[in-house]
Amino acid sequence: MSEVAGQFDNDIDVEVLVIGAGVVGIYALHQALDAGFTAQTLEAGEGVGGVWYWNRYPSARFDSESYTYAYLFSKKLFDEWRWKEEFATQPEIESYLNHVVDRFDLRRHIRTGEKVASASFDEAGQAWVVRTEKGSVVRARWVISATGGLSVPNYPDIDGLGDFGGQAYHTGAWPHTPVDFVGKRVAVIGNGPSGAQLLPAIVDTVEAVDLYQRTPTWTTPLNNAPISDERQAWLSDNFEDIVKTLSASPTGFLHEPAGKFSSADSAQERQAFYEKIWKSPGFAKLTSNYYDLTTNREVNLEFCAFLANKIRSIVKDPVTAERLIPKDHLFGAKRPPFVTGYFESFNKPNASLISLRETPFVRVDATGIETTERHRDYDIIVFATGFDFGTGALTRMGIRGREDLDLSTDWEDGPSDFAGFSAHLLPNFFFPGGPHGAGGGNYPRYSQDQIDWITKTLIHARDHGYDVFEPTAAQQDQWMTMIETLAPQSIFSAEHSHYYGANVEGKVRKFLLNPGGRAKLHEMLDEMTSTEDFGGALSRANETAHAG
Ligand code: NA7
Repeated sequence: MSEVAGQFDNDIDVEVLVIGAGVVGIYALHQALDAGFTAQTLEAGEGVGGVWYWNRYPSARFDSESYTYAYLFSKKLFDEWRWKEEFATQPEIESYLNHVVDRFDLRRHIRTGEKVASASFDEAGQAWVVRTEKGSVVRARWVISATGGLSVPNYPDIDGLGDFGGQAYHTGAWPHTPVDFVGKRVAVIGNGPSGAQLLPAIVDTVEAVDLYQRTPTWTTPLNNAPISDERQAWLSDNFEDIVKTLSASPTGFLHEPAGKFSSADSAQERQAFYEKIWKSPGFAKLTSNYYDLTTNREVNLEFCAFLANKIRSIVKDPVTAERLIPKDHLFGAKRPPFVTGYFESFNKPNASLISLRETPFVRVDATGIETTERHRDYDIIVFATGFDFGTGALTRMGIRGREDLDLSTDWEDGPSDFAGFSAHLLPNFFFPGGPHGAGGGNYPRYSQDQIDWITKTLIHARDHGYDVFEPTAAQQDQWMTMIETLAPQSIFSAEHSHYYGANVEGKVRKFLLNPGGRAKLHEMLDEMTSTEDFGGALSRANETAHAG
């Protein structure tokens, strides 16, 4: 416990309460304990892993390279965990996260099956009072809500959804007992990364599968590969350099940049370059592409034309091929899926594509789905319809801050925050992985930055006798001005994407990423930490209580 925290210490159960035991929450707990704080985690699931606990649908996997997504705080951990593939599957990822929890003796600090129902700031006691649905109550000095940006499943608003008499599953809340697809008639709604991963995994098992597509995606091959002994040795030998690169990279990947603008190549050379890019792993299609891919519309259109021809060359039925080609956004404007065998699935006789743009939903009933074209019977409907991105978990957790701030109503017109993990009137409450947190790269690298900064702030507060961290209104305004000014320049500019909240019925359309990326994040955090009291964000509980 802090020696300088003052009169309120006796009232708390724990100094740091982490909510959520996913990738970010596990790291936050580890760092808090490592820094000598008393710490505890409440986790809604019956196990740890967060998205990698809930998204257990067939073929769920990373599309960031396994070792760049994993933790980097321990070389021993990095060396002793052998990832089987460049892009690991969900069971392997879940095992890894369990291994980390046991390896660092974190499990005794984690209470699973404890979904938080409310979190209120007790101004008199300067503590957070967190209650769970089971009735547990924890008083904590600091709360780190690592509840994830993609953790609340989004369901489409179709008439009669509840009437379906067959089996219905959301990819983000998949059952623990395996779903038997053998010989079943299946509808998959949604063709984002989850739907595009699932389709090839079940197409050979089911009797028939229809994929309901609203917006075509620029899906490209993942180009996965096993990790050989040589590759593993290289990773281990180059750990320090890898950490350096991943920490400095704006996107958090190891991919080699192209090193050139498109104008450096002739038309013929550009086609050869795009072939090379097509064969590159995962996000390298964005990060190793021409520098001006995302800034020069003509270059992007040329790459899109190359991709469209690839789709036409893979998909045998020309009508289906044309339906699968995006017409309304450039490559990268919407988060592209990187998947093995997606387009190839539509060549199987039992797989069909249904374009919701041409034939929208009419209703769901007991036996299946009706579109404006006709009714189709199903045994299973899979909702691969994404999540209430960025704000979903935080606005459902009953968070009440200072001056009776109710986060769910305060954020109705879009979230206001500082640095994507804190907010004015929410003293001592951090939400890494929340809105404006990630810049659109490899998530764990962004959230590692956030947790490292939060942990350093807690240590600094302890060492200098501060009890309260709360960004000032001016600091928050400055951050939000940066978000609003730079949002139009973000490559993820398609306004109908979940990065604008557009996939959730009735949600206000506001940009939910950090368009300034890691560079702006660090610049503004450095500005804050240039004074001992972080420009007024740090204060002492006694002062705050008296002032209040
Ligand atoms: P995404 O990427 O949000 O994709 C959801 C998909 O579901 C997408 O194709 C949506 O179409 C579709 N969708 C959503 N609502 C509807 C309705 N009402 N009707 C029809 N289709 C709908 O979620 P994923 O789970 O695939 O991936 C989430 C993240 O996981 C991803 O960002 C990566 O970080 C990994 P739309 O494009 O909105 O027209």
